[in-house]
Amino acid sequence: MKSLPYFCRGEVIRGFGRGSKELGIPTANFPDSVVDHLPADISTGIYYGWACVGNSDVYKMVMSIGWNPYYKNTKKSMETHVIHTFKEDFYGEILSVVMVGYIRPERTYDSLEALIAAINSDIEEAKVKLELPEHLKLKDDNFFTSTASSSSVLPSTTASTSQTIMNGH
Ligand code: ADP
Ligand code: RBF
Ligand code: MG
Repeated sequence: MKSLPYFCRGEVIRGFGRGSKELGIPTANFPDSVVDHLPADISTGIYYGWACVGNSDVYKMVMSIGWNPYYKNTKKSMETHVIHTFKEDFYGEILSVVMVGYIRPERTYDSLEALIAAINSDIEEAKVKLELPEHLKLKDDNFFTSTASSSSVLPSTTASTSQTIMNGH
């Protein structure tokens, strides 16, 4: 995928309210503006990378992009599970992510337990892969320390220009 690593940020919005949190796997959902900006070669599926909330530390993350076939969603979503335990919810905050690698396509499962097991195995894979030096260096990228990540969302024109620069394509 030529667009990886792919940098983006956006406000955390309310998702499907299905209580993925109760399953132990909360996912911070991006708004349509971020989903609609994805380059064409970023296919639906499961990705891993780095994430920070506001100006927090940078943590490992896994992300699901697509229609959640297990739930047969009609709306494409882009949801990030940050591999860190937060004290509080962070709806309305700016989530910054860099997607560095692809794990697998989305699929449906015979049971909720099987879906949860698959997600937990994605998390384990992400933890290991992100220790590779080529991925570790992205954790320290200026993208996560620039003032933009701690301020409000950029106006759309500025955001799309800086996204082009960030992703270098
Ligand atoms: P929703 O359907 O609104 O996305 P979820 O059950 O998926 O609800 O929970 C997501 C919310 O949980 C996030 O928007 C965020 O505020 C909070 N949250 C707490 N810890 C995490 C985490 N480690 N990763 C992602 N979101 C988290
Ligand atoms: N949903 C699916 O329907 N199929 C999947 O294969 C799938 N894989 C996921 C992998 C990860 C790492 C994450 C964080 C989510 C995944 N989901 C998948 C999305 C899950 O169904 C969704 O987060 C909840 O439905 C809450 O919106
Ligand atoms: Mg969610």
